[in-house]
Amino acid sequence: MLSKTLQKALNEQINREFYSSYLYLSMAAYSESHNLPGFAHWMKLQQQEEVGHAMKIYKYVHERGGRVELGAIEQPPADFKSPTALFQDVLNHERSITAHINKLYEKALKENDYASQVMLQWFIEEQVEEEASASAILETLKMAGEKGQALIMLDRQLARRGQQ
Ligand code: OFO
Repeated sequence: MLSKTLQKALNEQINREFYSSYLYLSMAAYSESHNLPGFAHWMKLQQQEEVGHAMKIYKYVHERGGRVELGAIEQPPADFKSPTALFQDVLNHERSITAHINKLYEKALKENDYASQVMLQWFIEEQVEEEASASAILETLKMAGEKGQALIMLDRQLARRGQQ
């Protein structure tokens, strides 16, 4: 059985994962409206992954005899200053999610809740990947710039996400 404290914290994380999903959908919409279909494709896949993260915790809470309670999802920003700013925001967001996952893990450690520690280890590894991929794209944008050929090439590369 999950403790009430951990159950509350996991419910909050479900909300954050759904917010992430909503944020990436908003980033996809921004990309579509700026003629960056590859960026939009990348964001839409990310959006689906985030729903998967939320549902993983949802399933886990029930498996442990807990109760899922869904809260309101905050409105995400609709505008981003530039493609580089967009990926800077992705990286910043993922860093904040990592910090929350780490706090959850600390709670599970404190409570000697071994099952939650194992479940959260999956998220700890996932966050390493999330930050690494955002950071790699951000670095490319910083190096190549946002104009002309370089941006078109990157857009084509992002369009292949999920196919490699
Ligand atoms: Fe769920 O990892 Fe991104 O936010």
